[in-house]
Amino acid sequence: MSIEATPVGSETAGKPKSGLPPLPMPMERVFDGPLTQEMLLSPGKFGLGMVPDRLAPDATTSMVCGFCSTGCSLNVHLKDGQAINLSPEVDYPVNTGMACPKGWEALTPLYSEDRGTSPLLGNKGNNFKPVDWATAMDTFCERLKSIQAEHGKESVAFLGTGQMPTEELAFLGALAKFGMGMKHGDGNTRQCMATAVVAYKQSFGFDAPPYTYDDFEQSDVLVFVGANPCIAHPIMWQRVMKNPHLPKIIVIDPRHTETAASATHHLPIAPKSDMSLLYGLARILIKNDWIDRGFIDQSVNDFDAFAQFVQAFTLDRVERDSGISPDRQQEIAQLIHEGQRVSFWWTMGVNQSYQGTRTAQAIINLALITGNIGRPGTGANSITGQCNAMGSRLFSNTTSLLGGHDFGNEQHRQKVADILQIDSENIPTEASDSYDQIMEGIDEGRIRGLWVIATNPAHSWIHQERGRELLKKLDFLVVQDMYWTTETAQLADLYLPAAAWGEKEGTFINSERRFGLLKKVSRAPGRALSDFSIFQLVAHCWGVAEQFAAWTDAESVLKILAKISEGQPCDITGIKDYQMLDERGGIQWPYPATGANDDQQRRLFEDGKFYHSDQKAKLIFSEPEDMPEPTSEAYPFVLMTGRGSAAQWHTQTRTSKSTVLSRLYDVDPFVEIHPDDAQLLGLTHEQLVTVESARGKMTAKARITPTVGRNCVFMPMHYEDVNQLTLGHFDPYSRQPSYKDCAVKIATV
Ligand SMILES: Nc1nc2c(c(=O)[nH]1)N[C@H]1C(S)=C(S)[C@@H](COP(=O)(O)OP(=O)(O)OC[C@H]3O[C@@H](n4cnc5c(=O)[nH]c(N)nc54)[C@H](O)[C@@H]3O)O[C@H]1N2
Ligand SMILES: Nc1nc2c(c(=O)[nH]1)N[C@H]1C(S)=C(S)[C@@H](COP(=O)(O)OP(=O)(O)OC[C@H]3O[C@@H](n4cnc5c(=O)[nH]c(N)nc54)[C@H](O)[C@@H]3O)O[C@H]1N2
Ligand code: SF4
Ligand SMILES: [Mo]
Repeated sequence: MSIEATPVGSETAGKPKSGLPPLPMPMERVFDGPLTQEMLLSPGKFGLGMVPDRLAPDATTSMVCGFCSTGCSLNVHLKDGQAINLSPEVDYPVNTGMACPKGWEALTPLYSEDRGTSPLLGNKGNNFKPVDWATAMDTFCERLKSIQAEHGKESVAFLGTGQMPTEELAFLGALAKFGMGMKHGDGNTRQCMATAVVAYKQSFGFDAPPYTYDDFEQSDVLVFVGANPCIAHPIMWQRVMKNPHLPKIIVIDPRHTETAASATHHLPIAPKSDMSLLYGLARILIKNDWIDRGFIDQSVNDFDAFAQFVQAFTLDRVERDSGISPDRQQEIAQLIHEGQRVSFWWTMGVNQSYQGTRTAQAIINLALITGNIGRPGTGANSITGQCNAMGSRLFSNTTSLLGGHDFGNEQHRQKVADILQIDSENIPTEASDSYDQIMEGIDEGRIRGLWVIATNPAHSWIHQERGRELLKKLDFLVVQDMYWTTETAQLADLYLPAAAWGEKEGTFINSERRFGLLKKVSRAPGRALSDFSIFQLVAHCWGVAEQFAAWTDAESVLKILAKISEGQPCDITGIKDYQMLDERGGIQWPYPATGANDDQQRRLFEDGKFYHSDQKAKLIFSEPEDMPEPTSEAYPFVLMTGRGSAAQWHTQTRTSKSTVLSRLYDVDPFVEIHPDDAQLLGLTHEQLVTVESARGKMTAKARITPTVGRNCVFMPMHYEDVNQLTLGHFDPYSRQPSYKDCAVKIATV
């Protein structure tokens, strides 16, 4: 890739040919050249990070963190209008004065040399030239409209994120689908939460994680399945550590993770054998009548069929499948039985699986048959990943129509159309294709233009070589990111520079359904604009600005979304404005205008009523399946991938900018391998090896450790090459990629 060294000074001062209004870009454009070292050191002097309108120059203000879904509140301290430092907020119900290393370092990624300060026009990442917004918008509209004219409106799609505020997600989804005529748009939440969404919808009737973080402290038995909160959700884990009930902590994970090391019980199961184990536990509980018959009769369907089904999961079979001994199975079932308040938690070890939905439901089933739901310290609880994965699930207009509505339901379409004052004909009658279907659509020529916002698929998508090939095949790729250097931006034809967390307003919804506020404490560099402003520009240039006339700023959009949410399980009509969120320490949904209780910690299903029409939950189950790519003589190890350290975030566009954080992890890729396997291969610790699958090959340092079992290896996802190895396979119900199982071989270099 190359970027021309010419300064960005040649912008036409007159009226751009698109008739672009003088908003909001000239207001925000505070300097014209690329960032220099001097600017980085004293950004205030150059007008970067100037005082945001709502704050005094020396204010301290609190806002939620922009990394993980915990949603900690951070105090940002301004001096002379410049955000100079931050510290965790003590009086916030989520983090109560704590933050993990990423939170402490959250301002650093804003001041980085590779921030995009101008739109760039290029050719598949080559010959990028800085251009003004008018040219960028003209090109955007001309190219995408001509693709639509030639190949149909559906030939242009978008890929969004769980890392933008709810208001921006909703704007993108509404603009793309109701304004620009797109049908297909998905997001990185497909890589992450789609399984939990489908599992909840099928089991409970709505995508509704029932818990509140207080449950971490109220349980006497906590079961973590495929979750490593010590690394991925450190402040949630701190809440577990504050539990005063000396809880039993059971961790089900093939690896002896940091979390497993702190648990009272670790079950090192064979990869992808969770369903067998969980059904086996259900069988023991039912056989001993360690179940809540009253709750089942009142609130649960299909119990008899489930009881019959789990008969096959005998102690012996479960031991064969999972490697967990009969005694250990009995012990765990007994602990669940004896617990007064048992909570079940799961994350990517469950969701990212070719049988993720049914695995998640096997967990939900245990909570349902033991009546561990709707009471303090209980629940079948999916922990989300990104800061606004929950916002994306409900308001991104991708898999469900705004506010958890259904694209296929005429009344829902009419309701949304009426509130938005648009023609209901503008609303597609089906949900979008899923991420993988959009990618395959490129190969089939169905998708020819793609707009990628706040996600980095060229690194994070499964089976990377194929993914990149497809992105290169597009007629036109637009990438909108805070950095112009991401692996995906390097493939773009047009790059749009985006403001980041801290440079704009909005709300994130955390794992416990809490809306938290995000504030503008710094000004985006150069010509970078908030995603919200970019969507406004697109609406204008596309010719649909009138349709979005009421979408003037983020707060006005939250009010529109509140109206749309009326009567839904996620009703937030009681949230009046941002000030209310600020004063209350965030607000969990539901929060209807009338009848909401004002407790700071609220959980769902306290009345034993679920969202299906008969108000009962469903027990859903099916036969476990074999791993699609089993190990073989040629590829004898199962490769698991996941989070490597509390200091690394995904594709590392942000966390790699911090020297403090980069001291907390290994900057070079490594592969964890069991000492016995290492011995067989004749490896020494830290020796360079190749890791190879049927799809690709990379080098890494061998880290010899008993934290992985025999015939299994683990690599963090943060290193660019890791997804060269992964196998493109998906859960059939959620279409979530199965990132944690493929066969590899290890060899010395
Ligand atoms: N520091 C940091 N924190 C993060 C993130 C980050 O990038 N960095 N990302 C955030 C996001 S978006 C997400 S989604 C979350 C993810 O949070 P987690 O899901 O907790 O993290 P992972 O490491 O992906 O996977 C969890 C565990 O699943 C295990 N596992 C693999 N296969 C199986 C299996 O078959 N069965 C079982 N039971 N377990 C299995 C792995 O060994 C791993 O320890 O983290 C969030 N927090
Ligand atoms: N092998 C393997 N692969 C995985 C996983 C795994 O466990 N194993 N986990 C998967 C999961 S759970 C997830 S969530 C995905 C994450 O995958 P990605 O979403 O691709 O990862 P990020 O690095 O978070 O990418 C976010 C991008 O948004 C940009 N950005 C940040 N803030 C803003 C903003 O406000 N506006 C704009 N426009 N851009 C912004 C960042 O610079 C970055 O380029 O990875 C998935 N991939
Ligand atoms: S735990 Fe998550 S939300 Fe809290 S400070 Fe760390 S990254 Fe931010
Ligand atoms: Mo995620």
